[in-house]
Amino acid sequence: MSKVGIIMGSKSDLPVMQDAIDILKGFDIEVEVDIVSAHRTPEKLFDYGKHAHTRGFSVIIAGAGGAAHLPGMIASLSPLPVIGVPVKSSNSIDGWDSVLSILQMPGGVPVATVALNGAKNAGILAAQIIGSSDKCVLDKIMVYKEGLKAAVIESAKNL
Ligand code: RP5
Repeated sequence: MSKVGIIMGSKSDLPVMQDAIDILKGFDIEVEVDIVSAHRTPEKLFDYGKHAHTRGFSVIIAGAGGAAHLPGMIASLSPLPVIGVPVKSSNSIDGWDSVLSILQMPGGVPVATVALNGAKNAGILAAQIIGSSDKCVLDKIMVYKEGLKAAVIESAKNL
């Protein structure tokens, strides 16, 4: 079964990253959560990036704030798709610092970057990547999307 690795630079990122954990669990996709700091635990980052594909992960979601080097460095080390979540953290100027640190990767080393604090979409995107080769997950995403549509139609009835 596919598994998503969810890592973040600090435990202080967890309130944001929890949205990715929750949505993936809602799709019955296994997640493994860890703290991996690019600047404070560089050896752990290297080990994680080099070995994630041998540990059953299909996708990695990496979130960090400020000078957010974690997603890009993981992408440099791993053959797996990496989704980056810019986090507005205590050391952020306004969040753009984290967005641009994760978004502006050099050619050849992509990080699929979601919106600031957009961990929920990171989880959905990870599920969609898995769903492209897993019909059971694909079906759950289709049901989820139907739910989004139904909620909008319902909301328009009570204006
Ligand atoms: C980043 O610095 C982390 O990803 C976090 O967003 C930010 C602040 O970390 P703490 O000082 O709260 O541990 O590396």
